[in-house]
Amino acid sequence: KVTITIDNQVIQVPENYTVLEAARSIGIDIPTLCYLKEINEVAACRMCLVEVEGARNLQTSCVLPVREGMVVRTNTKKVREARKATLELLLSNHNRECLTCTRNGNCELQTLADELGVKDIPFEGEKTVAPVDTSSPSIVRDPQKCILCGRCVSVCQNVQTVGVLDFTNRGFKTVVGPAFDKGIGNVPCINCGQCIAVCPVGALREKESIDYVWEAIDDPNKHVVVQTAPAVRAALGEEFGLPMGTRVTGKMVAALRRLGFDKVFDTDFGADLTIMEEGYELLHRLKNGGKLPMITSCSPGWVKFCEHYYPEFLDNLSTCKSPHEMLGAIIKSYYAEKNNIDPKDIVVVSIMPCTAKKYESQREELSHAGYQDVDYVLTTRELAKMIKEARIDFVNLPNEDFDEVLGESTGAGVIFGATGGVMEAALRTVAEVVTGKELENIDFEQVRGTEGIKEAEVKLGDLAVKVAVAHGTGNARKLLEQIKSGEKEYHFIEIMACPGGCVTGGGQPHVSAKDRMTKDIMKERAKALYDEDKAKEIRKSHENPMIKKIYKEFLGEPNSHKAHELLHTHYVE
Ligand code: HC1
Ligand code: SF4
Repeated sequence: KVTITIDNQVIQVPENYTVLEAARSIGIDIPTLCYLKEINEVAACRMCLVEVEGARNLQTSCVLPVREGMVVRTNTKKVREARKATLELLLSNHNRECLTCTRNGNCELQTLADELGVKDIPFEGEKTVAPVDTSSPSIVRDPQKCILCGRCVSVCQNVQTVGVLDFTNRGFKTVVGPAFDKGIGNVPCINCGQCIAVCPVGALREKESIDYVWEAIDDPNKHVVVQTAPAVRAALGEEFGLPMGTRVTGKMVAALRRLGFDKVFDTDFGADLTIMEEGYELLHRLKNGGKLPMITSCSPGWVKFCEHYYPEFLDNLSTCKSPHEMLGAIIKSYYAEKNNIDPKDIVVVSIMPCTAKKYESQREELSHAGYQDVDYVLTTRELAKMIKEARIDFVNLPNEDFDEVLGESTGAGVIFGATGGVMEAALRTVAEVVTGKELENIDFEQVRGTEGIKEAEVKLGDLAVKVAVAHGTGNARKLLEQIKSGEKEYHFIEIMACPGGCVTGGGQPHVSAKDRMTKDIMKERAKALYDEDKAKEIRKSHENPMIKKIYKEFLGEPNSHKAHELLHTHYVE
Protein backbone atom coordinates (compact mmCIF):
# COMPACT_ATOMS: atom_id res chain seq x y z
CA LYS A 1 0.00 0.00 0.00
CA VAL A 2 1.03 3.59 -0.52
CA THR A 3 -0.05 6.69 1.33
CA ILE A 4 -1.26 9.65 -0.68
CA THR A 5 -3.17 12.83 0.01
CA ILE A 6 -6.15 13.75 -2.13
CA ASP A 7 -7.95 17.02 -1.39
CA ASN A 8 -6.44 17.05 2.11
CA GLN A 9 -7.56 13.51 2.88
CA VAL A 10 -4.72 11.15 3.70
CA ILE A 11 -5.45 7.65 2.44
CA GLN A 12 -3.77 4.33 1.86
CA VAL A 13 -4.42 2.57 -1.42
CA PRO A 14 -2.99 -0.45 -3.25
CA GLU A 15 0.17 0.47 -5.14
CA ASN A 16 -1.25 -0.56 -8.52
CA TYR A 17 -3.98 2.07 -8.27
CA THR A 18 -4.19 5.11 -10.49
CA VAL A 19 -4.95 8.50 -8.95
CA LEU A 20 -8.42 8.25 -10.48
CA GLU A 21 -9.11 4.91 -8.76
CA ALA A 22 -7.73 6.20 -5.49
CA ALA A 23 -9.94 9.28 -5.59
CA ARG A 24 -13.07 7.39 -6.53
CA SER A 25 -12.39 4.85 -3.77
CA ILE A 26 -13.04 7.61 -1.23
CA GLY A 27 -15.95 9.14 -3.07
CA ILE A 28 -14.07 11.94 -4.79
CA ASP A 29 -15.35 11.87 -8.32
CA ILE A 30 -13.00 13.03 -11.02
CA PRO A 31 -14.83 13.43 -14.36
CA THR A 32 -13.87 11.14 -17.24
CA LEU A 33 -15.07 10.61 -20.75
CA CYS A 34 -12.77 8.28 -22.68
CA TYR A 35 -11.81 6.18 -19.68
CA LEU A 36 -13.18 2.66 -19.42
CA LYS A 37 -11.62 0.53 -16.76
CA GLU A 38 -9.27 -2.12 -18.12
CA ILE A 39 -10.48 -1.51 -21.66
CA ASN A 40 -9.60 2.05 -22.59
CA GLU A 41 -7.06 3.74 -20.34
CA VAL A 42 -5.50 6.13 -22.82
CA ALA A 43 -5.90 9.68 -21.47
CA ALA A 44 -7.28 10.90 -24.79
CA CYS A 45 -10.02 13.23 -23.64
CA ARG A 46 -8.14 15.05 -20.86
CA MET A 47 -11.24 15.46 -18.71
CA CYS A 48 -9.65 13.82 -15.69
CA LEU A 49 -7.03 16.51 -15.08
CA VAL A 50 -5.77 17.04 -11.53
CA GLU A 51 -3.08 19.13 -9.87
CA VAL A 52 -0.15 17.24 -8.40
CA GLU A 53 2.18 18.99 -5.99
CA GLY A 54 5.59 19.46 -7.58
CA ALA A 55 4.39 18.97 -11.15
CA ARG A 56 4.28 21.98 -13.43
CA ASN A 57 1.40 20.90 -15.64
CA LEU A 58 -1.96 19.38 -14.84
CA GLN A 59 -1.89 15.59 -14.99
CA THR A 60 -4.34 13.06 -16.43
CA SER A 61 -5.38 11.02 -13.42
CA CYS A 62 -6.73 7.99 -15.28
CA VAL A 63 -3.23 6.87 -16.25
CA LEU A 64 -1.27 8.39 -13.37
CA PRO A 65 -0.03 5.73 -10.94
CA VAL A 66 -0.16 6.60 -7.24
CA ARG A 67 3.19 7.29 -5.58
CA GLU A 68 4.13 7.32 -1.91
CA GLY A 69 3.67 10.79 -0.45
CA MET A 70 1.88 12.18 -3.49
CA VAL A 71 -0.30 15.23 -2.88
CA VAL A 72 -3.20 15.67 -5.30
CA ARG A 73 -5.86 18.33 -5.71
CA THR A 74 -8.92 17.56 -7.80
CA ASN A 75 -10.99 20.68 -7.33
CA THR A 76 -8.93 23.86 -7.78
CA LYS A 77 -9.80 26.82 -9.95
CA LYS A 78 -7.12 25.85 -12.42
CA VAL A 79 -8.46 22.30 -12.67
CA ARG A 80 -12.07 23.39 -13.06
CA GLU A 81 -11.22 25.89 -15.76
CA ALA A 82 -9.07 23.45 -17.70
CA ARG A 83 -11.72 20.75 -17.65
CA LYS A 84 -14.41 23.14 -18.73
CA ALA A 85 -12.29 24.51 -21.58
CA THR A 86 -11.63 20.96 -22.80
CA LEU A 87 -15.29 20.13 -22.67
CA GLU A 88 -16.32 23.31 -24.45
CA LEU A 89 -13.88 22.61 -27.23
CA LEU A 90 -15.30 19.13 -27.61
CA LEU A 91 -18.85 20.43 -27.66
CA SER A 92 -18.04 23.08 -30.24
CA ASN A 93 -17.35 20.34 -32.76
CA HIS A 94 -20.18 18.08 -31.69
CA ASN A 95 -23.52 17.63 -33.39
CA ARG A 96 -25.59 18.83 -30.46
CA GLU A 97 -29.01 17.60 -31.55
CA CYS A 98 -29.61 16.16 -28.11
CA LEU A 99 -33.40 16.29 -28.31
CA THR A 100 -33.54 13.83 -31.15
CA CYS A 101 -30.53 11.77 -30.16
CA THR A 102 -30.99 8.13 -29.23
CA ARG A 103 -28.87 8.72 -26.12
CA ASN A 104 -30.86 11.72 -24.88
CA GLY A 105 -31.02 11.20 -21.14
CA ASN A 106 -28.19 8.73 -20.77
CA CYS A 107 -25.38 10.32 -22.77
CA GLU A 108 -22.14 10.62 -20.84
CA LEU A 109 -21.21 13.84 -22.67
CA GLN A 110 -24.56 15.44 -21.92
CA THR A 111 -24.30 14.44 -18.27
CA LEU A 112 -20.84 15.93 -18.03
CA ALA A 113 -21.92 19.21 -19.62
CA ASP A 114 -24.58 19.42 -16.96
CA GLU A 115 -22.30 18.43 -14.09
CA LEU A 116 -19.49 20.78 -15.07
CA GLY A 117 -21.91 23.65 -15.48
CA VAL A 118 -21.31 24.44 -19.14
CA LYS A 119 -23.62 27.37 -19.88
CA ASP A 120 -22.77 28.25 -23.41
CA ILE A 121 -20.34 27.17 -26.04
CA PRO A 122 -18.18 30.23 -26.63
CA PHE A 123 -17.23 29.40 -30.18
CA GLU A 124 -18.64 27.36 -32.98
CA GLY A 125 -16.01 24.92 -34.26
CA GLU A 126 -15.74 23.41 -37.68
CA LYS A 127 -18.01 20.35 -37.72
CA THR A 128 -17.05 16.90 -38.90
CA VAL A 129 -18.72 16.28 -42.22
CA ALA A 130 -19.18 12.59 -42.74
CA PRO A 131 -22.41 10.83 -43.58
CA VAL A 132 -24.24 8.49 -41.24
CA ASP A 133 -23.20 4.92 -42.03
CA THR A 134 -26.26 2.66 -42.36
CA SER A 135 -24.59 -0.12 -44.32
CA SER A 136 -24.89 -2.72 -41.54
CA PRO A 137 -28.09 -4.58 -40.66
CA SER A 138 -27.25 -4.13 -36.98
CA ILE A 139 -25.05 -1.11 -36.32
CA VAL A 140 -25.49 2.55 -37.28
CA ARG A 141 -22.47 4.84 -37.07
CA ASP A 142 -22.77 8.63 -36.93
CA PRO A 143 -19.35 10.28 -37.16
CA GLN A 144 -20.84 13.69 -36.33
CA LYS A 145 -21.63 12.48 -32.85
CA CYS A 146 -18.26 10.79 -32.32
CA ILE A 147 -15.93 12.36 -29.74
CA LEU A 148 -12.93 10.19 -30.68
CA CYS A 149 -12.68 8.66 -27.22
CA GLY A 150 -11.48 5.37 -28.68
CA ARG A 151 -13.54 3.09 -26.45
CA CYS A 152 -15.14 1.29 -29.41
CA VAL A 153 -11.75 0.88 -31.07
CA SER A 154 -10.34 -0.74 -27.92
CA VAL A 155 -13.27 -3.06 -27.28
CA CYS A 156 -13.43 -4.21 -30.91
CA GLN A 157 -9.69 -4.70 -31.17
CA ASN A 158 -8.60 -5.88 -27.73
CA VAL A 159 -11.65 -7.54 -26.20
CA GLN A 160 -13.37 -8.98 -29.27
CA THR A 161 -10.17 -9.26 -31.36
CA VAL A 162 -12.12 -8.27 -34.44
CA GLY A 163 -10.43 -4.94 -35.06
CA VAL A 164 -12.57 -3.42 -37.78
CA LEU A 165 -12.64 0.02 -36.13
CA ASP A 166 -9.72 2.41 -35.98
CA PHE A 167 -8.78 6.07 -36.12
CA THR A 168 -8.52 7.11 -39.76
CA ASN A 169 -7.17 10.31 -41.29
CA ARG A 170 -5.18 12.85 -39.29
CA GLY A 171 -5.63 15.98 -37.24
CA PHE A 172 -8.95 17.72 -37.59
CA LYS A 173 -10.13 15.18 -40.16
CA THR A 174 -9.72 12.24 -37.79
CA VAL A 175 -12.71 9.91 -37.62
CA VAL A 176 -13.28 6.54 -36.07
CA GLY A 177 -14.49 3.86 -38.44
CA PRO A 178 -13.45 1.05 -40.74
CA ALA A 179 -10.42 1.61 -42.95
CA PHE A 180 -10.76 3.31 -46.37
CA ASP A 181 -14.09 4.89 -45.39
CA LYS A 182 -15.83 1.57 -45.90
CA GLY A 183 -19.25 1.06 -44.40
CA ILE A 184 -19.31 -1.06 -41.28
CA GLY A 185 -21.60 -3.47 -43.15
CA ASN A 186 -18.88 -3.97 -45.76
CA VAL A 187 -16.12 -5.17 -43.45
CA PRO A 188 -15.93 -8.36 -41.37
CA CYS A 189 -17.72 -6.87 -38.36
CA ILE A 190 -19.59 -9.52 -36.38
CA ASN A 191 -22.46 -7.22 -35.32
CA CYS A 192 -21.91 -7.95 -31.64
CA GLY A 193 -22.69 -4.36 -30.66
CA GLN A 194 -20.04 -4.24 -27.95
CA CYS A 195 -18.90 -0.98 -29.53
CA ILE A 196 -22.39 0.44 -28.94
CA ALA A 197 -22.36 -0.75 -25.35
CA VAL A 198 -19.23 1.25 -24.57
CA CYS A 199 -19.96 4.35 -26.68
CA PRO A 200 -20.48 7.27 -24.29
CA VAL A 201 -22.55 9.21 -26.83
CA GLY A 202 -24.87 8.54 -29.76
CA ALA A 203 -22.16 7.87 -32.33
CA LEU A 204 -22.91 4.13 -32.40
CA ARG A 205 -26.38 2.72 -32.09
CA GLU A 206 -28.48 -0.20 -33.26
CA LYS A 207 -30.46 -0.03 -36.48
CA GLU A 208 -33.93 0.48 -35.09
CA SER A 209 -36.98 -1.52 -36.18
CA ILE A 210 -39.51 0.12 -33.87
CA ASP A 211 -41.53 1.74 -36.66
CA TYR A 212 -41.98 -1.53 -38.53
CA VAL A 213 -43.20 -3.21 -35.37
CA TRP A 214 -45.74 -0.46 -34.62
CA GLU A 215 -46.92 -0.75 -38.20
CA ALA A 216 -47.47 -4.50 -37.85
CA ILE A 217 -49.29 -4.06 -34.55
CA ASP A 218 -51.56 -1.44 -36.12
CA ASP A 219 -52.37 -3.64 -39.10
CA PRO A 220 -55.61 -5.54 -38.35
CA ASN A 221 -54.69 -8.20 -40.90
CA LYS A 222 -51.50 -9.16 -39.11
CA HIS A 223 -51.23 -11.57 -36.22
CA VAL A 224 -48.23 -10.24 -34.34
CA VAL A 225 -46.45 -12.65 -32.03
CA VAL A 226 -43.65 -11.52 -29.76
CA GLN A 227 -41.01 -13.59 -27.95
CA THR A 228 -38.48 -12.46 -25.37
CA ALA A 229 -34.93 -13.70 -24.95
CA PRO A 230 -33.82 -15.02 -21.56
CA ALA A 231 -31.53 -12.08 -20.81
CA VAL A 232 -34.03 -9.30 -21.48
CA ARG A 233 -35.88 -9.88 -18.21
CA ALA A 234 -32.62 -9.47 -16.29
CA ALA A 235 -31.99 -5.93 -17.52
CA LEU A 236 -35.12 -4.25 -18.88
CA GLY A 237 -35.96 -2.88 -15.43
CA GLU A 238 -32.80 -0.73 -15.49
CA GLU A 239 -34.43 1.42 -18.18
CA PHE A 240 -37.14 2.28 -15.68
CA GLY A 241 -34.87 3.06 -12.75
CA LEU A 242 -34.93 -0.35 -11.08
CA PRO A 243 -31.64 -1.57 -9.60
CA MET A 244 -29.35 -3.71 -11.71
CA GLY A 245 -30.22 -7.40 -11.37
CA THR A 246 -33.95 -6.83 -10.80
CA ARG A 247 -35.89 -9.62 -12.49
CA VAL A 248 -38.90 -8.15 -14.33
CA THR A 249 -40.29 -11.16 -16.22
CA GLY A 250 -43.93 -10.64 -15.20
CA LYS A 251 -43.96 -6.89 -15.81
CA MET A 252 -42.27 -7.37 -19.17
CA VAL A 253 -45.04 -9.75 -20.26
CA ALA A 254 -47.70 -7.33 -19.01
CA ALA A 255 -46.09 -4.46 -20.92
CA LEU A 256 -45.92 -6.46 -24.16
CA ARG A 257 -49.64 -7.24 -23.91
CA ARG A 258 -50.43 -3.59 -23.37
CA LEU A 259 -48.36 -2.66 -26.39
CA GLY A 260 -50.80 -4.71 -28.45
CA PHE A 261 -49.00 -7.91 -29.34
CA ASP A 262 -51.46 -10.72 -30.04
CA LYS A 263 -49.42 -13.39 -28.25
CA VAL A 264 -46.51 -13.17 -25.85
CA PHE A 265 -44.24 -16.21 -26.03
CA ASP A 266 -40.94 -17.01 -24.39
CA THR A 267 -37.70 -17.64 -26.27
CA ASP A 268 -36.91 -19.85 -23.26
CA PHE A 269 -39.28 -22.39 -24.82
CA GLY A 270 -37.09 -22.22 -27.91
CA ALA A 271 -34.08 -22.70 -25.65
CA ASP A 272 -35.61 -25.87 -24.22
CA LEU A 273 -36.26 -27.07 -27.75
CA THR A 274 -32.67 -26.26 -28.70
CA ILE A 275 -31.42 -28.37 -25.82
CA MET A 276 -33.44 -31.34 -27.04
CA GLU A 277 -32.13 -31.01 -30.57
CA GLU A 278 -28.56 -30.09 -29.62
CA GLY A 279 -28.37 -32.68 -26.85
CA TYR A 280 -29.36 -35.48 -29.22
CA GLU A 281 -27.04 -34.10 -31.88
CA LEU A 282 -24.14 -34.27 -29.42
CA LEU A 283 -24.96 -37.82 -28.43
CA HIS A 284 -25.20 -38.80 -32.07
CA ARG A 285 -21.81 -37.25 -32.83
CA LEU A 286 -20.21 -38.90 -29.80
CA LYS A 287 -21.55 -42.33 -30.69
CA ASN A 288 -21.10 -42.22 -34.44
CA GLY A 289 -17.74 -40.56 -34.80
CA GLY A 290 -19.20 -37.19 -35.83
CA LYS A 291 -17.21 -33.97 -35.96
CA LEU A 292 -15.93 -32.98 -32.53
CA PRO A 293 -15.75 -30.78 -30.58
CA MET A 294 -19.30 -29.77 -31.27
CA ILE A 295 -19.70 -26.04 -30.75
CA THR A 296 -22.91 -24.18 -29.94
CA SER A 297 -24.43 -22.07 -32.71
CA CYS A 298 -26.94 -19.88 -30.91
CA SER A 299 -24.88 -16.69 -30.78
CA PRO A 300 -24.99 -15.06 -34.22
CA GLY A 301 -21.98 -12.85 -33.46
CA TRP A 302 -20.00 -15.97 -32.75
CA VAL A 303 -21.27 -17.71 -35.90
CA LYS A 304 -20.14 -14.73 -37.97
CA PHE A 305 -16.79 -14.64 -36.17
CA CYS A 306 -16.37 -18.31 -37.03
CA GLU A 307 -17.27 -17.71 -40.66
CA HIS A 308 -14.79 -14.86 -41.10
CA TYR A 309 -11.91 -15.85 -38.88
CA TYR A 310 -12.14 -19.62 -38.23
CA PRO A 311 -13.96 -21.17 -41.22
CA GLU A 312 -12.12 -24.42 -40.55
CA PHE A 313 -14.42 -24.83 -37.52
CA LEU A 314 -17.71 -24.37 -39.40
CA ASP A 315 -18.39 -28.11 -39.45
CA ASN A 316 -17.91 -28.14 -35.70
CA LEU A 317 -20.90 -25.87 -35.24
CA SER A 318 -24.07 -27.54 -34.11
CA THR A 319 -26.61 -27.57 -36.93
CA CYS A 320 -29.25 -26.21 -34.56
CA LYS A 321 -30.80 -22.88 -35.37
CA SER A 322 -30.70 -20.50 -32.44
CA PRO A 323 -33.61 -20.68 -29.97
CA HIS A 324 -35.55 -17.65 -31.20
CA GLU A 325 -35.21 -18.81 -34.80
CA MET A 326 -36.47 -22.27 -33.79
CA LEU A 327 -39.40 -20.70 -32.01
CA GLY A 328 -40.11 -18.50 -35.04
CA ALA A 329 -40.17 -21.57 -37.28
CA ILE A 330 -42.52 -23.34 -34.85
CA ILE A 331 -44.83 -20.32 -34.69
CA LYS A 332 -45.13 -20.20 -38.47
CA SER A 333 -45.75 -23.95 -38.75
CA TYR A 334 -47.15 -25.72 -35.68
CA TYR A 335 -48.82 -22.69 -34.12
CA ALA A 336 -50.17 -21.44 -37.46
CA GLU A 337 -51.61 -24.87 -38.26
CA LYS A 338 -53.19 -25.31 -34.82
CA ASN A 339 -54.79 -21.91 -34.87
CA ASN A 340 -55.69 -21.89 -38.50
CA ILE A 341 -53.71 -18.79 -39.35
CA ASP A 342 -51.96 -18.37 -42.68
CA PRO A 343 -48.24 -18.05 -41.91
CA LYS A 344 -48.07 -15.15 -44.34
CA ASP A 345 -50.22 -13.14 -41.93
CA ILE A 346 -48.03 -13.89 -38.92
CA VAL A 347 -45.35 -11.41 -37.89
CA VAL A 348 -42.80 -12.73 -35.42
CA VAL A 349 -40.96 -10.15 -33.34
CA SER A 350 -38.04 -11.13 -31.13
CA ILE A 351 -36.98 -8.96 -28.22
CA MET A 352 -33.28 -9.63 -27.84
CA PRO A 353 -30.35 -8.32 -25.78
CA CYS A 354 -28.42 -8.52 -28.98
CA THR A 355 -27.72 -6.48 -32.12
CA ALA A 356 -26.36 -9.45 -34.08
CA LYS A 357 -29.80 -11.06 -33.92
CA LYS A 358 -31.00 -8.34 -36.30
CA TYR A 359 -28.52 -9.58 -38.86
CA GLU A 360 -29.25 -13.22 -38.02
CA SER A 361 -32.98 -12.87 -38.63
CA GLN A 362 -32.25 -11.73 -42.20
CA ARG A 363 -30.01 -14.66 -43.05
CA GLU A 364 -31.32 -16.80 -45.90
CA GLU A 365 -30.45 -19.98 -44.01
CA LEU A 366 -32.98 -19.08 -41.35
CA SER A 367 -36.30 -19.44 -43.10
CA HIS A 368 -38.77 -22.17 -43.92
CA ALA A 369 -41.28 -22.63 -46.75
CA GLY A 370 -40.49 -19.17 -48.04
CA TYR A 371 -41.05 -17.39 -44.74
CA GLN A 372 -38.39 -15.78 -42.62
CA ASP A 373 -38.51 -17.50 -39.21
CA VAL A 374 -38.31 -14.13 -37.43
CA ASP A 375 -39.47 -10.91 -39.05
CA TYR A 376 -38.14 -8.20 -36.73
CA VAL A 377 -35.67 -8.05 -33.89
CA LEU A 378 -35.81 -5.31 -31.28
CA THR A 379 -33.14 -4.80 -28.66
CA THR A 380 -33.97 -4.49 -24.98
CA ARG A 381 -33.36 -0.76 -25.36
CA GLU A 382 -35.81 -0.50 -28.26
CA LEU A 383 -38.48 -2.32 -26.26
CA ALA A 384 -37.96 0.16 -23.43
CA LYS A 385 -38.47 3.01 -25.91
CA MET A 386 -41.76 1.52 -27.11
CA ILE A 387 -42.96 1.10 -23.54
CA LYS A 388 -42.07 4.72 -22.80
CA GLU A 389 -43.70 5.95 -25.99
CA ALA A 390 -46.90 4.10 -25.07
CA ARG A 391 -46.64 5.79 -21.66
CA ILE A 392 -47.00 2.53 -19.79
CA ASP A 393 -46.19 2.84 -16.09
CA PHE A 394 -43.78 -0.09 -16.17
CA VAL A 395 -42.73 -0.16 -12.54
CA ASN A 396 -46.32 -0.44 -11.33
CA LEU A 397 -47.45 -3.11 -13.77
CA PRO A 398 -48.79 -6.38 -12.36
CA ASN A 399 -46.89 -9.59 -13.04
CA GLU A 400 -48.45 -11.56 -15.86
CA ASP A 401 -47.67 -14.96 -17.37
CA PHE A 402 -46.58 -15.80 -20.89
CA ASP A 403 -49.24 -17.21 -23.20
CA GLU A 404 -49.96 -20.91 -23.27
CA VAL A 405 -47.91 -23.61 -24.91
CA LEU A 406 -45.04 -21.65 -26.48
CA GLY A 407 -44.65 -19.59 -23.33
CA GLU A 408 -43.94 -22.58 -21.11
CA SER A 409 -40.30 -22.98 -20.18
CA THR A 410 -37.87 -24.39 -17.64
CA GLY A 411 -35.00 -23.16 -15.54
CA ALA A 412 -32.66 -24.64 -18.11
CA GLY A 413 -34.06 -22.31 -20.75
CA VAL A 414 -33.67 -19.19 -18.70
CA ILE A 415 -29.99 -19.64 -17.82
CA PHE A 416 -29.15 -19.58 -21.55
CA GLY A 417 -28.75 -15.85 -21.08
CA ALA A 418 -25.60 -16.10 -18.94
CA THR A 419 -22.23 -17.46 -20.00
CA GLY A 420 -22.14 -21.19 -19.25
CA GLY A 421 -25.92 -21.46 -19.22
CA VAL A 422 -26.34 -23.28 -22.51
CA MET A 423 -23.71 -25.79 -21.44
CA GLU A 424 -25.35 -26.34 -18.06
CA ALA A 425 -28.80 -26.72 -19.61
CA ALA A 426 -27.43 -29.24 -22.11
CA LEU A 427 -25.64 -31.26 -19.44
CA ARG A 428 -28.80 -31.49 -17.33
CA THR A 429 -30.62 -33.13 -20.23
CA VAL A 430 -27.85 -35.15 -21.85
CA ALA A 431 -26.81 -36.70 -18.53
CA GLU A 432 -30.30 -37.95 -17.82
CA VAL A 433 -30.92 -39.16 -21.35
CA VAL A 434 -27.67 -41.16 -21.34
CA THR A 435 -28.06 -42.73 -17.91
CA GLY A 436 -31.83 -42.92 -17.75
CA LYS A 437 -31.46 -41.82 -14.16
CA GLU A 438 -32.31 -38.61 -12.42
CA LEU A 439 -29.34 -36.38 -11.61
CA GLU A 440 -28.73 -35.80 -7.93
CA ASN A 441 -27.33 -32.36 -8.45
CA ILE A 442 -28.34 -30.34 -11.46
CA ASP A 443 -26.27 -27.26 -10.63
CA PHE A 444 -23.14 -27.48 -12.76
CA GLU A 445 -21.19 -24.83 -10.87
CA GLN A 446 -17.97 -25.53 -12.83
CA VAL A 447 -19.35 -23.83 -15.92
CA ARG A 448 -20.83 -20.81 -14.11
CA GLY A 449 -19.10 -17.51 -13.39
CA THR A 450 -17.30 -14.88 -15.40
CA GLU A 451 -13.87 -16.39 -15.95
CA GLY A 452 -13.01 -15.98 -19.65
CA ILE A 453 -12.60 -19.68 -20.38
CA LYS A 454 -14.09 -22.39 -18.18
CA GLU A 455 -13.46 -26.10 -18.46
CA ALA A 456 -14.94 -29.21 -16.89
CA GLU A 457 -14.94 -32.94 -17.28
CA VAL A 458 -18.36 -34.43 -16.81
CA LYS A 459 -19.31 -38.06 -16.40
CA LEU A 460 -22.30 -38.97 -18.51
CA GLY A 461 -22.78 -42.62 -17.64
CA ASP A 462 -19.71 -44.33 -19.06
CA LEU A 463 -18.75 -41.33 -21.12
CA ALA A 464 -16.27 -38.82 -19.73
CA VAL A 465 -17.09 -35.68 -21.63
CA LYS A 466 -14.71 -32.75 -21.75
CA VAL A 467 -16.42 -29.42 -22.08
CA ALA A 468 -15.37 -25.79 -22.30
CA VAL A 469 -17.12 -22.43 -22.25
CA ALA A 470 -15.80 -19.18 -23.72
CA HIS A 471 -17.46 -15.77 -23.78
CA GLY A 472 -16.29 -12.78 -25.78
CA THR A 473 -14.72 -13.58 -29.13
CA GLY A 474 -11.27 -12.73 -27.78
CA ASN A 475 -11.58 -15.68 -25.41
CA ALA A 476 -13.09 -17.80 -28.17
CA ARG A 477 -10.01 -17.06 -30.29
CA LYS A 478 -7.72 -18.19 -27.47
CA LEU A 479 -9.66 -21.41 -27.02
CA LEU A 480 -9.76 -22.20 -30.75
CA GLU A 481 -6.03 -21.59 -31.05
CA GLN A 482 -5.39 -24.05 -28.21
CA ILE A 483 -7.51 -26.63 -29.99
CA LYS A 484 -5.76 -26.03 -33.31
CA SER A 485 -2.34 -26.46 -31.77
CA GLY A 486 -3.43 -29.70 -30.13
CA GLU A 487 -2.84 -28.31 -26.67
CA LYS A 488 -6.47 -28.87 -25.70
CA GLU A 489 -9.13 -31.35 -26.66
CA TYR A 490 -12.84 -31.19 -25.98
CA HIS A 491 -16.09 -32.84 -26.94
CA PHE A 492 -18.48 -29.95 -26.48
CA ILE A 493 -17.97 -26.19 -26.35
CA GLU A 494 -20.24 -23.24 -25.67
CA ILE A 495 -19.22 -19.96 -27.25
CA MET A 496 -21.04 -16.67 -26.85
CA ALA A 497 -19.82 -13.60 -28.75
CA CYS A 498 -20.35 -11.13 -25.94
CA PRO A 499 -18.28 -11.02 -22.76
CA GLY A 500 -20.65 -12.29 -20.06
CA GLY A 501 -23.01 -13.91 -22.56
CA CYS A 502 -26.38 -12.40 -23.50
CA VAL A 503 -26.91 -10.58 -20.20
CA THR A 504 -24.25 -8.13 -21.32
CA GLY A 505 -25.16 -8.25 -25.01
CA GLY A 506 -24.82 -5.27 -27.29
CA GLY A 507 -28.54 -4.51 -27.12
CA GLN A 508 -28.88 -4.27 -23.36
CA PRO A 509 -29.47 -1.04 -21.40
CA HIS A 510 -26.46 1.25 -21.32
CA VAL A 511 -24.32 1.32 -18.21
CA SER A 512 -22.06 4.33 -17.78
CA ALA A 513 -18.32 3.92 -17.47
CA LYS A 514 -18.58 5.23 -13.93
CA ASP A 515 -21.09 2.57 -12.90
CA ARG A 516 -18.95 -0.06 -14.56
CA MET A 517 -16.22 0.74 -12.02
CA THR A 518 -18.37 -0.21 -9.05
CA LYS A 519 -20.81 -2.75 -10.43
CA ASP A 520 -20.16 -6.21 -11.78
CA ILE A 521 -22.81 -6.10 -14.50
CA MET A 522 -22.22 -9.65 -15.74
CA LYS A 523 -22.59 -11.07 -12.28
CA GLU A 524 -25.56 -9.02 -11.14
CA ARG A 525 -27.64 -9.62 -14.24
CA ALA A 526 -26.69 -13.31 -14.36
CA LYS A 527 -27.85 -13.68 -10.79
CA ALA A 528 -31.36 -12.63 -11.83
CA LEU A 529 -31.40 -15.56 -14.26
CA TYR A 530 -30.01 -18.12 -11.83
CA ASP A 531 -32.62 -16.96 -9.30
CA GLU A 532 -35.37 -17.49 -11.86
CA ASP A 533 -33.96 -20.95 -12.58
CA LYS A 534 -34.05 -21.82 -8.88
CA ALA A 535 -37.60 -20.57 -8.54
CA LYS A 536 -38.86 -22.67 -11.44
CA GLU A 537 -40.70 -25.87 -10.70
CA ILE A 538 -39.23 -27.59 -13.74
CA ARG A 539 -35.55 -27.02 -14.37
CA LYS A 540 -34.68 -29.47 -17.15
CA SER A 541 -35.62 -28.97 -20.78
CA HIS A 542 -36.72 -32.56 -21.40
CA GLU A 543 -39.23 -32.30 -18.58
CA ASN A 544 -41.02 -29.32 -20.09
CA PRO A 545 -44.54 -30.72 -20.65
CA MET A 546 -45.09 -28.51 -23.68
CA ILE A 547 -41.84 -29.70 -25.23
CA LYS A 548 -43.08 -33.27 -24.80
CA LYS A 549 -46.39 -32.27 -26.32
CA ILE A 550 -44.86 -30.69 -29.39
CA TYR A 551 -42.70 -33.75 -30.09
CA LYS A 552 -45.70 -36.01 -29.65
CA GLU A 553 -48.09 -33.96 -31.75
CA PHE A 554 -45.83 -32.50 -34.35
CA LEU A 555 -42.10 -33.13 -34.47
CA GLY A 556 -41.86 -36.81 -33.63
CA GLU A 557 -38.43 -37.44 -32.15
CA PRO A 558 -35.54 -35.05 -31.55
CA ASN A 559 -33.48 -34.84 -34.77
CA SER A 560 -36.38 -36.31 -36.76
CA HIS A 561 -36.76 -35.46 -40.42
CA LYS A 562 -39.32 -32.80 -39.59
CA ALA A 563 -37.18 -31.36 -36.81
CA HIS A 564 -34.30 -31.13 -39.25
CA GLU A 565 -36.39 -29.36 -41.81
CA LEU A 566 -37.62 -26.75 -39.40
CA LEU A 567 -35.04 -26.40 -36.68
CA HIS A 568 -31.64 -27.08 -38.21
CA THR A 569 -29.46 -25.33 -40.72
CA HIS A 570 -25.91 -25.37 -41.96
CA TYR A 571 -23.46 -22.53 -42.30
CA VAL A 572 -20.96 -22.90 -45.12
CA GLU A 573 -17.98 -20.87 -46.19
FE1 HC1 B 1 -29.38 -15.16 -26.04
FE2 HC1 B 1 -30.29 -17.33 -26.98
S1 HC1 B 1 -29.38 -17.11 -24.93
S2 HC1 B 1 -28.52 -16.22 -27.88
O1 HC1 B 1 -27.67 -15.03 -25.54
O2 HC1 B 1 -29.47 -19.02 -27.34
O3 HC1 B 1 -29.66 -12.80 -27.76
O4 HC1 B 1 -30.80 -13.94 -23.79
O5 HC1 B 1 -32.23 -15.21 -26.88
O6 HC1 B 1 -31.84 -17.28 -29.64
O7 HC1 B 1 -32.68 -18.57 -25.71
C1 HC1 B 1 -29.53 -13.58 -27.00
C2 HC1 B 1 -30.20 -14.32 -24.60
C3 HC1 B 1 -31.17 -15.63 -26.70
C4 HC1 B 1 -31.25 -17.38 -28.64
C5 HC1 B 1 -31.81 -18.15 -26.23
FE1 SF4 C 1 -16.42 -4.45 -33.60
FE2 SF4 C 1 -18.55 -5.79 -32.63
FE3 SF4 C 1 -18.70 -3.17 -33.08
FE4 SF4 C 1 -18.56 -4.84 -35.16
S1 SF4 C 1 -20.22 -4.70 -33.69
S2 SF4 C 1 -17.44 -2.94 -34.91
S3 SF4 C 1 -17.23 -6.43 -34.32
S4 SF4 C 1 -17.38 -4.21 -31.58
